[in-house]
This record gives sequence, C-alpha cells and structure tokens, in this order.
Amino acid sequence: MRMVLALLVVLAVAIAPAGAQVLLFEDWETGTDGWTDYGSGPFATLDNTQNTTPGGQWSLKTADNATTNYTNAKDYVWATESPKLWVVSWNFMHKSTTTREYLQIHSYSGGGGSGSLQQLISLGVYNASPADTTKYNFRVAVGSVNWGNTTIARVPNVWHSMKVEQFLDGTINFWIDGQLGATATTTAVYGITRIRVGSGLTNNNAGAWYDDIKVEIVPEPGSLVALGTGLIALVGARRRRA
Ligand SMILES: [Ca+2]
Repeated sequence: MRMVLALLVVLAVAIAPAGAQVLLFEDWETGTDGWTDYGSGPFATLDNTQNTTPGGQWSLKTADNATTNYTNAKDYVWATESPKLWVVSWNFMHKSTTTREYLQIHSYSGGGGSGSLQQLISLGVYNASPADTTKYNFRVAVGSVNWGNTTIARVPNVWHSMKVEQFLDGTINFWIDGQLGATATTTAVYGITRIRVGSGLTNNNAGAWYDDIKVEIVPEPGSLVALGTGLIALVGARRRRA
C-alpha cells in the first residue's frame, strides 16, 4: 500500500498544472522586435490611442489607407512547427464600418511561410460571403469549412478578448470575451509556423487595433494518461494478489 501511496504522490505531482509553454507574448510596449512587415506598405504601426495593457501605452494598429492587398500586417515566424496542442489569444478592437481585419494562424510545411500551406486559421471580422457582418467570423481554410460565423455579435470601438484553441482530434474552438462563439473541426491538424496580425487585405479605410498577443503550447496529456493507466493496472494487480 505504501508503494501505491508513493505512486499516487508521483501522479499528483505529474497532474499538477505544469503550465503552458508560452512561445510568444507581445504587448507592443517595447517596440516590434522579432516582427516583420508584410508587403510593401502601408504597414501596421504602433499606436498609443487604444492600448489595453495594464500600465502600458501601445497597441498595433493596421493602417486605414491600404488600397491594395497583400500588405498592412505584421508577421512573427518560427522556423520549426510548434506542437499541435496550441492556444492563441489576443485583444482586438475594430471600427464600426464594415471591414476585414483579423489575426491569422499559419502553418507551412517548411516553417515560417515557406513550403506549402498546411493550415490557415483566422478570427475577427470579414466582409464577404458567407460572412454575417453583424457577427464575428472565423476561418479554417484547410480540411474544414473555410469562413464561418460565430454566434457573437460585433461590437465596434471597444476591446474584445479573442482566443483560438486547437485540440489533437481536429476540434478548433473560437472564443470571444470568454464566450464560445464557434467550434469547427478540421482534418488538417498542424502546429504553428507563423502568426500574421492583420488581414493583409484592403480594409475599407478601417484599420483595427491588436494587443497582448499570446501563443501558448499546452502539455500533451499522453504521458499522464500512460502514468495513470500504469497506476490503475498496478492497483488492480495488488488487489488481485491480496
Ligand atoms: Ca500594449
């Protein structure tokens, strides 16, 4: 029995929150180091009119005057694909006019933005069919529904907390202000190689603000399940012997 108790202690320690691994946290308070501009301009720039960070001043604002596509966003890349069990969260404010502004989660086969596109997931506001322009919209581009609508009504000109989480079975949840707004499933389950802040598309002269961007990796449960299964088997064996 002493051994079982010892194993229970080991198991309790193993199950105790190991803490998600933070791959990226950006509140824009110390510049844009590590980020690169997408396209040839105009670019997203630091802005101190709508900050959210406690004690901070800065958020990132996409330009209002993007008249061409494929610019006006900021990228953060990883050479190696992250683990697949990830959570990405940020704060977001959009204007009242119809626009297309969102954060993008990319996965490319060669890391960063190299090789073939494996997955592209977005959450924010979009303007083309089938987007309901009264709701927040999401996209799962590969192996899924592409653009879809959340159940959460758009409220412009205030900050919203946005969160996307992926599970190993291909479930992707989209959260807005702590409410689950949509769930999608995909057959293309990949880790992250790039975060793109902004749609990179023309935005109807209505740039948006982004702050407190966090990319976290959740410890995979496999080792804990294995340990738990082992413990149950051991207890069962001891019971049979008793
Ligand atoms: Ca900030």
